[in-house]
Amino acid sequence: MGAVGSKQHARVPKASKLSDVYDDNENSVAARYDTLVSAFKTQFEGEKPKTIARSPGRVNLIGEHIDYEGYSVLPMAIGLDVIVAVSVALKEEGNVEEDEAEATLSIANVDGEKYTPKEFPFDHEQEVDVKSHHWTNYVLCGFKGIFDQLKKQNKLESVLESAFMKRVKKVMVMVDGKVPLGSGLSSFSALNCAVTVALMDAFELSFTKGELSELTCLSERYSGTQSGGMDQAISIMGEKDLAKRIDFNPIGAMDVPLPTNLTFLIGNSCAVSKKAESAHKHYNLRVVECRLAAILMAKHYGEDIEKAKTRVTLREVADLYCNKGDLWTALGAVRKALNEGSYTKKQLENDEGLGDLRKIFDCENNEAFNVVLQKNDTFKLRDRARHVFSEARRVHEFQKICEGQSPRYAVSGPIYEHWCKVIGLEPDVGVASDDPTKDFGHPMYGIGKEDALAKLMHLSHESCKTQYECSCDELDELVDAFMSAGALGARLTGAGWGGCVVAVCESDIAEEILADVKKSFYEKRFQSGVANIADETNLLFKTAPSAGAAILHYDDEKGVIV
Ligand code: NG1
Repeated sequence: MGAVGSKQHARVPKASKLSDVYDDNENSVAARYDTLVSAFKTQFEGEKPKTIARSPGRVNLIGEHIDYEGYSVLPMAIGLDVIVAVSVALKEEGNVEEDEAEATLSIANVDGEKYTPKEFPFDHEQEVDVKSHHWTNYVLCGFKGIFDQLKKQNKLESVLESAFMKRVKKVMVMVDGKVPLGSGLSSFSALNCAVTVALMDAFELSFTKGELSELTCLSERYSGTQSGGMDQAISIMGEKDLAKRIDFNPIGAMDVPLPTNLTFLIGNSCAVSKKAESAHKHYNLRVVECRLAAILMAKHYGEDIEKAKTRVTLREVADLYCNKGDLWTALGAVRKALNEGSYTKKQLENDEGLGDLRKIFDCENNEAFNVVLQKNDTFKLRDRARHVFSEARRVHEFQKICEGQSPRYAVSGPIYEHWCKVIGLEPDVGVASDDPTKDFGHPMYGIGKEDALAKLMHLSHESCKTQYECSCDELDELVDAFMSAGALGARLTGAGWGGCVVAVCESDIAEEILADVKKSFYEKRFQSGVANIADETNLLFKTAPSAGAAILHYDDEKGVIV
């Protein structure tokens, strides 16, 4: 890789002062760490934390549901984060009783009433109980991921045999999270990443940011969703003042400077997206639909059916057959290769010749896919593939415009240019469908870059809503509320089906927009009890690109070193 601005080979920084990481008032941040440490001491009977780490949530500016299809996405880390304190108690040498006792992993939360504590054996091979949906599942994911990474590096045995690991008696973990749950701001990935970084440091191990991004993406799959990798990568590799284009295979993060006259706003739709619980009909179903679309596209290009069945992502197929991955060519191919509407399981298995779908998705070993195939009989392929290819284009266009390219030149590609000539219109960066003529009602030629970025966000939301069907009434209402209040653009962010909206506006009217949206969207929800006014600042706020994961030094006398 080695792209300018890529930081995947670096290590997670050890912050020397809070202002390296936070923009907020340092006293209140320091007080939060003090609370974490005192909760730690109370829970673990006077023990002191050995390591403290933090990792942030994120907001995805554009590029939804395409990371698991191999396409780049464009998120930024936000100021809300998860902080974790860890300590490792070692067995006393020569103490026979302790030697024989089973080592444990003990997990607790500063808000212990809402997030109850749990103890697990110190065993990296234990399974995560995906049916229980307990918050500690994500801590277990992080814990297991570390050992998976060691295995991948052929270091597992030597680490397990080390004097340190052999003497582990109890690993203690205390968590405090500020990323709202189920909001599309990656609360669980922030938890997984913060825990992984803290445990890595406490176990005296050292992985690069790229390794951490990959291992946390894989380990989060133990929680039951087929995670794409964006959330973990930006949580680990985020930086102040920069959005990032995150690439996959191999992982990389490229700096994307955002226009300084724009402000990004986040609003929570107050519809909670229970990602793990609803994965079989939402997130994981989409992963399955995209894979089926990739297989039928490969078949359309004449691939032998057995070979086509090994295709996993739409990108893989587009790169092979669509003019080296040209997204316009891919969009054109979608119309020829895939039927409109839904396919039934029977149609796919018999008429399309795919045979037992359970075999393609290795259902014996993959419970997440097994449940998807058990609980669904229809699969929409054309709409999903259209969304993926058009969204991948929008990411590319968004980045180019941020880098200073005129909206006019951000778009390229032979089919696109052909259509422009045929219908005699200037290039339009905002084409959302696979039929360029349909979207030329709003040419973007001549508009400023702020409007072009906003329009891409708007088109992204439309595509999520109509093609990917991952929006919901509350998200659509909130998008409209931002637009009526004067935002330039707004869209759902994250997986959708609830969660948050990200909007963009001229910085000088940000406060007015927030006040307006509060009135039109939130006040009725405060009155009806759907939202709590005490949470106001976490429901609707301005955000700026923030720092990624960090390790912090805690001094028992002085607190977190500032
Ligand atoms: P959320 O659920 O918003 O954190 C999920 C995935 C991402 C990506 C987005 C959709 C996980 C951990 N995160 O984000 O990888 O696919 O949906 O763009 O599964």
